[in-house]
Amino acid sequence: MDPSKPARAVKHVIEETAEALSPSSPTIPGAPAPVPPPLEEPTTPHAPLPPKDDQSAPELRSATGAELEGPPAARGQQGPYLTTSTGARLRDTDHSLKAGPRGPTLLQDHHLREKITHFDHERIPERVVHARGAGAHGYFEGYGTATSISSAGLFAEGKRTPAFVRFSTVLGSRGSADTVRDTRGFATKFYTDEGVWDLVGNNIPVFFIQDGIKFPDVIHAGKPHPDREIPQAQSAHDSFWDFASLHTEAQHHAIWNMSDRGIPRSYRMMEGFGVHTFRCTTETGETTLVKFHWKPKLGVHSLTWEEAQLLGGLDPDFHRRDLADAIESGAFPEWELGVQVFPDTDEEMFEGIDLLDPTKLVPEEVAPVQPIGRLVLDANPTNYFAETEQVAFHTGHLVAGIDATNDPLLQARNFSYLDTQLSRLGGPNFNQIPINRTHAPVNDMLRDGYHQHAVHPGVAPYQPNSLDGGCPFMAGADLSDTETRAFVDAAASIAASQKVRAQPASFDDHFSQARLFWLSLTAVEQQHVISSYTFELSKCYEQTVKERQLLALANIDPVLCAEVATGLGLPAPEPTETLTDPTPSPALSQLGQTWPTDGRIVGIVVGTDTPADAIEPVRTAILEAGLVPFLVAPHGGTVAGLPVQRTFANVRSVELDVVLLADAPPPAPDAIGARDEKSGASASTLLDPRVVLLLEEAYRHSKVIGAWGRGEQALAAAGLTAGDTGVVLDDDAVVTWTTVADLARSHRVWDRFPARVG
Ligand code: HDE
Repeated sequence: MDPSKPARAVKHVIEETAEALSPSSPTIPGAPAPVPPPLEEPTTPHAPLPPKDDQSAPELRSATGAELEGPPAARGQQGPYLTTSTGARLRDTDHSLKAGPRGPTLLQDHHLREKITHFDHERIPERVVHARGAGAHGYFEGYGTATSISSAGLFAEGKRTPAFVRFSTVLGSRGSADTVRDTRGFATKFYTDEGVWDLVGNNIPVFFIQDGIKFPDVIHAGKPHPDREIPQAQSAHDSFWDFASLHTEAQHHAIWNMSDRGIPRSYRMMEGFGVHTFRCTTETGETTLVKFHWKPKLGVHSLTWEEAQLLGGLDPDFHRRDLADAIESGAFPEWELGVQVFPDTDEEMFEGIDLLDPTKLVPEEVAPVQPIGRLVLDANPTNYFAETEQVAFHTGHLVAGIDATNDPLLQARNFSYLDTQLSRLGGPNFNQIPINRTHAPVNDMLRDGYHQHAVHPGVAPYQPNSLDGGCPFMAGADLSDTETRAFVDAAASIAASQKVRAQPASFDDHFSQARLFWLSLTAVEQQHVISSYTFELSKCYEQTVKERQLLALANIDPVLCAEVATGLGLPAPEPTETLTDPTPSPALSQLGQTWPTDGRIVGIVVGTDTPADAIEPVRTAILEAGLVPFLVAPHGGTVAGLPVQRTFANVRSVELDVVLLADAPPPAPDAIGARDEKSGASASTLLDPRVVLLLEEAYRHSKVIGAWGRGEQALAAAGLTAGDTGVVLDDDAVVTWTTVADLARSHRVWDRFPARVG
């Protein structure tokens, strides 16, 4: 091989291995390598394989924002041979340098020392909150509709701005499960022409506390108890409810957590909220108060609590996998960015709602969300650590046209996000890490520090100076000149005041909006809220904590309080505050519409000898509709020449959105009947017990089930019939699928189990 042409060698390997690809396998995402690996250990040197087609990396930029030329692989590894970190080629990395084959090992072994030392220091501190996350690359496209309220260039019509998003849970450690009941982070980095803008939001529009000074307290209460360090990644414990019942401002956020919003089906199916009110400014200096909203194209959907719990064990990476698989299979997640717009008055109130109180939302029916652009996530990161772990968001990363308000939570965040990166990323130069590099020219006077990547010329990093010719100069105040204009702090007026540790009286209302949320939910959603409060509080040991929280529930709603009290075996207390009578906001409910089903997983149960014509037409129709078909079979390999993605031994209903039955496979050789731990109570000798369990669970979780041909016998063996709600049977497989596909657009068969309350 000619080492000067490594690319040819790569191509050669790809062509060789491509032959081994089954024609249909590219449609099933998740394979680790860009091409299937050969059986034999590859020994012919060639350049590193390229990333997978779905993967991308941060744009090539210098540490100071300049565009760089180079192949996309320039950030990765180079050349065909193993080297040290300084590029010296190596011929053996398996044996340390010893005094004879039996040792001892020599201190002189620079390769051993470098390899072990680097390994010893591979870990960095995980985020103090939001440690568990998943990221993706994409772009934001402005609609032009926000140009009347903000001068920010990214809102211009048709303007495309590169973006990186990191979704997260809040409480769990970096290795914790994805599907726990928790708030989700939704943090977006926009690489705009005028600097980076970070919109660091959540999937819940309000927050636990009204003043940032309480943030360490609420997080200490939510994190595992400091003595035993349990429980992991959940609020179902005494200290969380102790805090929430003592700081009743937390009740509004907590009821969102207890609703289905706390257990999203997917990151792709979550709303996002900037939470705080921000201040937008125009080129002529006019200001407006806004709240930012992300609306998912696929609608807002959730898991059931049982699904979430099962997934915690069966697939703790469920949300991470879902996001990556969807992008890899071409079902690019998409959101619309919208704004609620309020006049910037001295009171900073709207319709009686204090816009600086982050525990309050403004109902969409009162202030409609107006679309201003869309976000598309179209590429997975190439390297988790380099991108998703090292990305550093900061509410203080603002661009001209968007500014902070005096929300006391936001004010503290503006300090915290900069501060936390110093210990997490090891120094003040974290914005020079590739994923954090701006796409705008950097000309700062920050110097030195750990891991400095920029090589600064000049002798006068101060201003004004004459030694560096006066550079850098102050930017212009002409806000209409996009080449020279500066970020201008909006000239918001501040009432003459005294220095006090206090908050406005309007912040004292802690229950009216929790009640608004409760009253806006449908009966089935309210039932879920009751169940989750009952579950969480039943996990508390201390009776007083439960009683105090019941008191808070009494101030939200008597039915909610009574139902939870019954579940806990405690008396329901009387409210201590006057219950308000808010107008429900239908926008707060998840139900009542139909949505696209792109990227949803459809399990097709087949037997060893199911004929191709009982599978292929539906499989093709599913793919054409943008969903992902999984063949679920008694064994791996292929059935009727089609690749099997799940076996009865490794499938579980919770990873499927829809279950289809193309056959009624009898117990496979590896099923141990009633003794099989997955068989469930109604193990059948007619149908594999794992399929029985699959159907029982899918039915219980209100999923659509469809059958054709011999699949009818499977329904019968599992005790289901075509008359059951959301169970579809037809002789024609494609007719079955068409009906199923339509039902799946409602996410679940909601009226399968009528709600008890409501
Ligand atoms: Fe955060 N938050 N936060 N937060 N937050 C962090 O920053 C903090 C708050 C949010 O994917 C930390 O880089 C304070 C509200 C997200 O990297 C830290 C307060 C909202 C993420 C921090 C809040 C958020 C964070 C931890 C109260 C929704 C993950 C590591 C004053 C609007 C970002 C880091 C990512 C992360 C502090 C409240 C969202 C410690 C002090 C409200 C999505 O700086």
